[in-house]
Amino acid sequence: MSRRLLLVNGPNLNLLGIRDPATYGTSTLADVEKITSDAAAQVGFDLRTIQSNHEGVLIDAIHAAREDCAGIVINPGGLTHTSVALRDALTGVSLPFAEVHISDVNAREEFRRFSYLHDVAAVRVIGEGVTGYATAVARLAPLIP
Ligand code: CA2
Repeated sequence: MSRRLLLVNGPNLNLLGIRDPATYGTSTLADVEKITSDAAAQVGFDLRTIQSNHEGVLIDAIHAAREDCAGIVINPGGLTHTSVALRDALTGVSLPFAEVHISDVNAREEFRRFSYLHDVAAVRVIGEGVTGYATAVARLAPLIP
């Protein structure tokens, strides 16, 4: 069994640390990838990362993870609330995955309360800021044989 995780960040998360610090904080995407990579290393995993603003690119990366990853940590961005296709990709590869949201989606607009992943994610971490990515790794790793 591979000791690698895939970190997926969806649309607009490349803007982390550049726009809207009141909602998402001041850490950048590079900081998020380092936090997640360090957390993965602590539990014996290495990390592949992808961020894309294109749904199909994310789906292709999830499909590829079937070959050599043991689990997925994903912040799907706005696709959380819209994408059956992303849900189908994640369930299709049969890898355990953690859904992460930096902000507290339950305390914002009504449309952010629904997630297409809510009932299929092995782990959900919501509203812990960017340290939520480390929490997600720590909670996901014990679920991987
Ligand atoms: O809280 C989260 O992590 C979200 O997944 C972020 C998504 C949002 O659509 C979800 O409802 C909650 C948005 C990602 C966009 O990130 C930005 C970061 C900085 C500036 C602008 C957008």
